[in-house]
Amino acid sequence: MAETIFSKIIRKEIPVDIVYETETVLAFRDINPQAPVHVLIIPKVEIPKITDLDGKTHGQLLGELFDAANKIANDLGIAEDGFRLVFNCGSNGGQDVFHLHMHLLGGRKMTWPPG
Ligand code: DGP
Repeated sequence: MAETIFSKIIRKEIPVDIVYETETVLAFRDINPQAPVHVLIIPKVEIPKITDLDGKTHGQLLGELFDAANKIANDLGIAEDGFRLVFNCGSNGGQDVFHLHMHLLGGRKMTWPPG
C-alpha cells in the first residue's frame, strides 16, 4: 500500500505538535481534535491497519503503543479522570489514514455509543 501523510510526519517533512517520541513510536496532536486532548499514537513502521497485525510479530510494538498512551495520559493530566483509546479500521470503522494509529481522547466526558 502507498505511504500516507503519516510517513511524511515521521520523517519530519510536515510539522506536527509532537508530545512523545521513541525509536519506534511517534505521538502528536490530531489536526482536527475531537476532545480537549486528542493525540495520535503511531508506530514508525508502516502498518496500514488492524487487520495487518498479528500478535507474534507485533506484540512488542503494540505494548509500546499502550505504554505511550499511559505515559502521555499522565503527562497531559488526563490519566486520573480517564480517557478513551480508539483504533478505527477500514471504511466502516471510519479509518481515513491507512497507517495504523491509536487515538487518545480525553479532557471531557465521553459518550456511548460512539457515532
Ligand atoms: P482516522 O479517521 O482514524 O484515520 O484518523 C486520522 C486522523 O488523522 C484524523 O483524526 C485527522 C488526523 N490527521 C490527518 N492528517 C493530519 C496531519 O497532517 N496532521 C495531524 N496532526 N493530524 C492529521
